[in-house]
Amino acid sequence: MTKTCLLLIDLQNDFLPGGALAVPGGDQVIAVADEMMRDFDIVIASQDWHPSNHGSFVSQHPKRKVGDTFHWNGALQVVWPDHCVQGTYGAAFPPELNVSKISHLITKGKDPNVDSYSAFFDNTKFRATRLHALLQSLEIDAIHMMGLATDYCVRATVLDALELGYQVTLHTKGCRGVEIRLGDCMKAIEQMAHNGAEVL
Ligand code: VGL
Ligand code: ZN
Repeated sequence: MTKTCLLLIDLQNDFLPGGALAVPGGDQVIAVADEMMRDFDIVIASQDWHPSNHGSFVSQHPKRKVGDTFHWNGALQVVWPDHCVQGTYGAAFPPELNVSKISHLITKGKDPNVDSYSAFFDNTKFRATRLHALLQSLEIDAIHMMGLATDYCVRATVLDALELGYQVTLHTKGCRGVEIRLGDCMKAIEQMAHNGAEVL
């Protein structure tokens, strides 16, 4: 018997229209999450949870602008607007999200010196969050996923989950992307499907 959970990725005010790192249409997925949560006993939510001096923030780069890339920890890093600062309104769940259905929280991106798109590992794969251990302790082998943003945190979390051996179902109706370059979301979805995710 497979045991499943719903994993909600980064449904936070800063990723909704009006937020610091607004994802186009991000507000439209909150109702999708509320509806999907009814079908799951276990709902896990990740939160991007940065210190105010996080190294991905444009405020830390006087000579760079949002969307620039730079080499950081051996990988290409995008300069983001300051977003999802721990304890702020921008980092909180939107008021429309039925948080009473969320059974477990995973925060990520807390180390100022490395970014963490995936809810499993930081971008260097040096440190893990509690997520894999949590899923193992709950004996979960299949993850249904949705959230923000398709081309960053959703993509990274899906790829890590597949690599860790989980069965992954991606609900695209509950996903929206940043789409810095046109086609980024489609490319991300193709890659997730190619690596073994079931894409709905
Ligand atoms: C995200 C960029 C920076 C995301 C988080 O949740 O997709 N994207 N931090
Ligand atoms: Zn972030």
